[in-house]
Amino acid sequence: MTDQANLFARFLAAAKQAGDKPFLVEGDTVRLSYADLDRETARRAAALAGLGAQPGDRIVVQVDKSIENVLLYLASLRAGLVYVPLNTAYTPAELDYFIGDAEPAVVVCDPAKQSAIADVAGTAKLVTLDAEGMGTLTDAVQAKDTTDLETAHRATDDLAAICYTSGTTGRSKGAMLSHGNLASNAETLFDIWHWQPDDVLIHALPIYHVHGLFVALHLALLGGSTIRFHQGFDAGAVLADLPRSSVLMGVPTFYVRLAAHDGLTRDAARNMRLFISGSAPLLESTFAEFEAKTCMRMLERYGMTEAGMICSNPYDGERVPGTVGFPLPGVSARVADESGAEVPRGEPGVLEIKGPNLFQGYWKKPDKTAEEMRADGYFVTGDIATMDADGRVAIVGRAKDLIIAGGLNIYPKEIELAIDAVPGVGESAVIGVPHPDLGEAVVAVVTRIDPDLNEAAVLEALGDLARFKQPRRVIFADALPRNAMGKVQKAKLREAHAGLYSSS
Ligand code: MCA
Ligand code: AMP
Repeated sequence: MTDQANLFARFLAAAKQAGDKPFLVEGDTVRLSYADLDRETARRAAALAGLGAQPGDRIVVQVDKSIENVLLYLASLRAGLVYVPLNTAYTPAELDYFIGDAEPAVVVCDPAKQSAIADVAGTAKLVTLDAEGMGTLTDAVQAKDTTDLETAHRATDDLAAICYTSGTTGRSKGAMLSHGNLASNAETLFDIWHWQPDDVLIHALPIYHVHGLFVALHLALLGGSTIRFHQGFDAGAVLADLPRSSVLMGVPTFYVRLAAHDGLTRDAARNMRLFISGSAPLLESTFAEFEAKTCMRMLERYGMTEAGMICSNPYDGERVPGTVGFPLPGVSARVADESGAEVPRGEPGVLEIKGPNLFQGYWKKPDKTAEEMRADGYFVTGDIATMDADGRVAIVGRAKDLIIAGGLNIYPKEIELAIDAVPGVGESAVIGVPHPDLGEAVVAVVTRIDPDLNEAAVLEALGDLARFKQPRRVIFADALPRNAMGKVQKAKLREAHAGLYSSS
């Protein structure tokens, strides 16, 4: 077994080194120690095999964040399964698509959703897991007492996960991430962020996206480090954990809320080594406010589902607000024009990247993969960036029509299609407007055929969309502004409604 590339094998080796050190801690309670990791993941991997899942099979998971959920992810890796995490906000109608596309052997859902999901689970084995870690999956695990189970053998390019990411035109696409992709990214970050085995990470992100599932969990696991585990983000609870922690990873909304809290002081952050922000643009004002209160400069990094982390401000060098720092070691990045030719330094263009972190393509969609790849292997991110003479990157806009609210991506096209189907609607344009808490808020500008149609009726008709995607406001207009080509001018709409949530 010399070429074992299963990421879990690395975690297991680190766990053996860590001995009986706490792995997952909630409040004052150690919920799992590194000494337990081998046995507990072995039992769950054996239970998954007992459900008929074979290496290479997909396992679709839509459950609340819990210790059991972490173990389920690790057991899936151990068993050689391809882990497919789904946002808990997705509705059964949305799940229907994901399950149909992923063709999983096993689906794990909350018991409360079991009957709705049974209708769309197809031939997959459906098991349940609740927020307390109970359900039919746990029953199956309790029947297993395997202490000795070999980690499934995986090659570097074998898939570890498929993470769905929405598209600007069609349905969501599953980004295929291999064991090699995930391992290389984790090892690079471990290195450049000077990860220490005695780091204590506050984990308050969801574990259905790259940030919380891979970046946060993997670094702690590689280091055999302790995680202070939070089921969700609550500023007071995170502040209470700060004095006994050293690293926090969060989306900008975390930092906006922390900065607004009286409890954020230099003293509260005295043991913190690193505040990392990513997934959405961090406002320079948030960076400054945080520095004024803690005397610490946050570290902003940039990434995407298809490539994990791509750029990071330096650990030792200057952390410049409004920039995302430099491409990670091993990652090549260029700022290019529409033809893929590099633009002069300092000028904006689309960021293109290549490296060992870059995904294996979109699941069952080679044409979509090809659309976003250059002939020389660079991936077109759809983010507009500048790169200065030293290679420092700033994300200055988006070529893709995308809204990011509280670190969650929302593709306007999907919402527009749903609104256009509402009786009485003429047409719609969905935009993101500045929001002090979420960064951007979803707003729909709608023309109506039925003059009696009102905001509440439109919103009520959008129940099949996850709540976070639903517009916070519906604004009626006589017509949508269009350019000479007939394309809706969203920039004009964004400008017109920019003040909707600003206090000034
Ligand atoms: C919750 N709501 C939202 C969002 N979250 N609406 C818009 N955008 C959101 N992000 C809605 C709920 O449906 C609810 O609506 C109301 O807001 C309050 O819900 P609640 O659960 O109380 O909200 P919260 O707990 O305060 O959550 C906000 C949050 C959370 C902490 C910002 O969304 C979060 O943890 N976001 C992180 C997402 C993330 O991990 N992104 C990384 C993606 P109502 O009351 O009307 O029912 S990975 C990525 O982007 C790349 C790879 C990268 O670079 O990292
Ligand atoms: P996702 O599809 O969830 O992986 O989201 C990836 C997108 O989030 C990127 O393409 C960027 O548009 C955005 N993003 C991530 N990190 C940053 C950042 N630090 N600054 C600006 N945008 C970011």
